[in-house]
Amino acid sequence: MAHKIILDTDPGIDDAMAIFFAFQHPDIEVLGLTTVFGNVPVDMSAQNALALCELAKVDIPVTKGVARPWIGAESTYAHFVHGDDGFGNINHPAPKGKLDPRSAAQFIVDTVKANPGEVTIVAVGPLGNLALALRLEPALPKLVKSVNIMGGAAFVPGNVTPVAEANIWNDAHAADIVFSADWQINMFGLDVTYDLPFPPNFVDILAEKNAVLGDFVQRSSQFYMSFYSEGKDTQQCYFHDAFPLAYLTNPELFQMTDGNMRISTDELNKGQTVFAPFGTTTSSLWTEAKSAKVATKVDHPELTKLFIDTYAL
Ligand SMILES: [Ca+2]
Repeated sequence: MAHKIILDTDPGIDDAMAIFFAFQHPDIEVLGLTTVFGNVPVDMSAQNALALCELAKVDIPVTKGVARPWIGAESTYAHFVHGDDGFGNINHPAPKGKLDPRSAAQFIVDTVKANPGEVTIVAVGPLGNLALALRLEPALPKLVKSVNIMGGAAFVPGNVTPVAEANIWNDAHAADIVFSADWQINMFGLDVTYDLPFPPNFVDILAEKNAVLGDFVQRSSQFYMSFYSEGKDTQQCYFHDAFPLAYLTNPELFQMTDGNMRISTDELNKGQTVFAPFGTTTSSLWTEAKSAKVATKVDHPELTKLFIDTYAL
């Protein structure tokens, strides 16, 4: 049976690559896209998500979610990574369709209640929509199958500050709420997503295998690759957001470490995912914290093959 998912996203170039992977994979059923501020403002994020659905000819609800962090000022965005349009400045046409009128959080609650125990929430942006859904429906954790998150950095440096990864840093208080809820969290952070770049010709192969979706990823990724390749000898590319989706269909590619997780919300360490593998601390600040599974190793060649094979379907 296909994995039913809600994909919470802020497209975003690696988001686009991940969304198309989910659409292409026969064992993943995307029930809807929920959008959040992050790489770009939420209005752009929502319109971009609609545009990706239209390009892929996938007719599912797309909802708009939270526009700013749980606490504090409006975020700064990552246009320097994803371009002014979130798609690497490729002038992709605006979508024709309409958003589902519900908020992202309400859509998550409604959809999970309609499919109790069956839905995995795959979150590849800041976590405000999930935090808000938990406030709307406190029983949500009992009804969700699991939550697969792209975010955090357990044993490696951050990418926004020395300790924080962008998605968690962007809404640390929301992340704290989400990681403190009583559900199964599988975290795919920089430990695996930033471990190895994809080969420079990876996006060319995607385009060769899939003339519409692969082509879009290839064109939109040029700006993104320039960002990641600055000061490097070869083109570098990372597709962070597809990792938690690959875990759904191919968990054997990942080594997961079990432990207790806390999210820092203080100014200096904002967004740090402070992880204690089981048995490594006696501090009740961690032993009494909620547990999470953290991806600490991935079979990169097999993962690369999985993405290429799935785009080729
Ligand atoms: Ca993202």
